[in-house]
Amino acid sequence: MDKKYYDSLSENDKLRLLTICLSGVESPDSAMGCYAMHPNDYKDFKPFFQKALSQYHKVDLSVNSHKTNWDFKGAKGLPEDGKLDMTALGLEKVSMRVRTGRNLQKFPLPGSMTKDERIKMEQEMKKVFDVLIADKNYGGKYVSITPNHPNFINKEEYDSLVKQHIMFKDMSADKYLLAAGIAQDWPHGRGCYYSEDKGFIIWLGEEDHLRIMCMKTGTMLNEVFDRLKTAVDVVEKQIDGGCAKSDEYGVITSCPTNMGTGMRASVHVKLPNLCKDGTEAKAVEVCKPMGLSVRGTGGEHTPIVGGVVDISPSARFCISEAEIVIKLYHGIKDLMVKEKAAAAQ
Ligand code: ADP
Ligand code: DAR
Repeated sequence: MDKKYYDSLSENDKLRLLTICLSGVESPDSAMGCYAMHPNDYKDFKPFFQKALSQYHKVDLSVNSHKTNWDFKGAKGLPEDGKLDMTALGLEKVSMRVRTGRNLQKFPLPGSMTKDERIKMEQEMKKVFDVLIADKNYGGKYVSITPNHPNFINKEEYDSLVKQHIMFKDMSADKYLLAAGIAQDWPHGRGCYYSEDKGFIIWLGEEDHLRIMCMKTGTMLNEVFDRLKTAVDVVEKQIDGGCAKSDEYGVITSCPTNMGTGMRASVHVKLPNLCKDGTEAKAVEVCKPMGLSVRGTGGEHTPIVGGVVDISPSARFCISEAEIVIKLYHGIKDLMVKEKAAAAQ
């Protein structure tokens, strides 16, 4: 925090910036420690966010800029046959998921929405879900945890969908999201759309207004990525006022850690040797220098169970969508070599 910059702000902007930083003040162990409250925050507080983005993502923004690209054509590291095939890495079927975040330009970001705005946004998204329901590629249903919503589901169905990794966990249990106001008014204005085959999912009202994702147990990473690419185009076209984007920074997200692509591409893999002590310590030690994050299969801040870990590239910003997925593929390849080597240790 640059005190001189802070002192240069108006009283109102000082309050805005302190609100942006509240989660980091309350949890000094934060990896980032701030969340944007409005799509324009990245512009209005550029000196602050430019530094936060540069330092966290380790990019020099005086020479780098974010470029969106979902096209594998010409992407470095793509296998000759264009297939990101897990069996070529000696793996059988694995659980694959690619997600991205989107925020509606016309609403404040989740950290500063009122309860009425959360409910209004859910109502507005109905017409988007109706288009998806009518589309043979994405047909499914929207379920809501907003009390009295026509598609309201009870706790039993909610818990079952969370267990299937379709619905998101109770946000009010996340201290960071609580401090940032993102978990405010839980569970009002929250729900999820999922396709009949449960391979296409949209979270509504989580850390970003929308988390759009494709998930599949299989061997071809391309399948989830390609399905997500077309789905995002279908959804974005239906959003009144468009999704929040910056010419400089790409997709605008609540957390600066997701800025640019808003994309996390993950695979659940078994690492019995690296996790033989029952923790992720060794896996993290090996993955960090490879630019890979390790999570429990229950998601962020969940423990490793049975040596199965969620592996994903840490990079989201100043890297393209296509490069992230290729990075995941090569990361898994290199990780499998280290997993084998750990057997001998
Ligand atoms: P996000 O990926 O959206 O940042 P989390 O890491 O918390 O959030 O994961 C959200 C949910 O998605 C969790 O239920 C997690 O188990 C599930 N998930 C993430 N990656 C995979 C995967 N590759 N296969 C199956 N489920 C996954
Ligand atoms: N509590 C935030 C989380 C950062 C990354 N995870 C997100 N955005 N879900 C921190 O600053 O640690």
